[in-house]
Amino acid sequence: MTLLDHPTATDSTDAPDVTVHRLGSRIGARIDGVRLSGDLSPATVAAVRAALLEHKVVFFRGQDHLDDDAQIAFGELLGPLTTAHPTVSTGSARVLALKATKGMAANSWHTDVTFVDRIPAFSILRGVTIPAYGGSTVWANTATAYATLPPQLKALVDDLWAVHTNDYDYANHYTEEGDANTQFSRAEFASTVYQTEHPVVRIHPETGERALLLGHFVKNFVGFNSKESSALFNLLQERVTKLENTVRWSWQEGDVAIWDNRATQHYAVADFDTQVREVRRITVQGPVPVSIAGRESRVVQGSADVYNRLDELIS
Ligand SMILES: O=C(O)CCC(=O)C(=O)O
Ligand SMILES: [Fe+2]
Repeated sequence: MTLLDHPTATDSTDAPDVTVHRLGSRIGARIDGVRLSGDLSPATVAAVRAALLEHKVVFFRGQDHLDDDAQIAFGELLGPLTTAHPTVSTGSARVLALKATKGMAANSWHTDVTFVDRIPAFSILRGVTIPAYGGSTVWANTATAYATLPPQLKALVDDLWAVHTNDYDYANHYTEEGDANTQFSRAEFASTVYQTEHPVVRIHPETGERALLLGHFVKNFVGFNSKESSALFNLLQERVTKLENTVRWSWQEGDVAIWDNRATQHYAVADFDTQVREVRRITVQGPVPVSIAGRESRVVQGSADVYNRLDELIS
């Protein structure tokens, strides 16, 4: 299907009880009729995965029965999980707890963990404690962002590479007030420094789509100084984050959001004052990105083999 060729609001799937309700023309769908668990049928998993690949982020209401173990068991149906995070520990081997009055990643557009080579394929986020107001999350479609670029901009980015790092310029992204409310410090976040060169346009490994790979871990573009990088970054990010390219979700407790981390960026909105907000995330392993010309991302610093549990393959 082409970008604008979606005449119906509701798609039926091959799994009898699963319905997919579109939330916008470019991104987002709510899936009804699924009780997430590790026991889902292959047909249901296939329907969820197909909706995820098409709509980039999917939402489920009423999944209050899930605990960490059940979230993990469901996540493994989409692929092997990463560890919780390359540097941050919140007390679980697989689950990253984001409990805050202002989340660590709040108020900043990003794709998860792009500072390593094998960027997670999917992130699965469960709403555990949701404030009475505020605390929504916004996702943007980085495939449609690329597809709708003018040809001259496509020509510029098609062979452009960016350096991503977890030791980036935090001052541009976070306020001091925000830091005080996170569960982990900047020091812990950058306790091991990772740097990876990624293509700005990656070929999606499952859909074949071209998608922009940017977000707040970008430090600079290869061959550009920081001032030039900043101007170009802002130009491209503005394309990604145009409102018509996004979907916003107002959380309820028991909601689950799953996004294709190879075709999206997201932004947690810190507008909930000092109320408690807790969401818990697991991530499914993804492959090393590949450019249009077929070149793979290149590690500059830091091995994320443990994060991707490659160490467990070595006997
Ligand atoms: O708190 C949220 O809604 C999202 C936080 C985030 O960036 C993530 O879970 O990856
Ligand atoms: Fe995130």
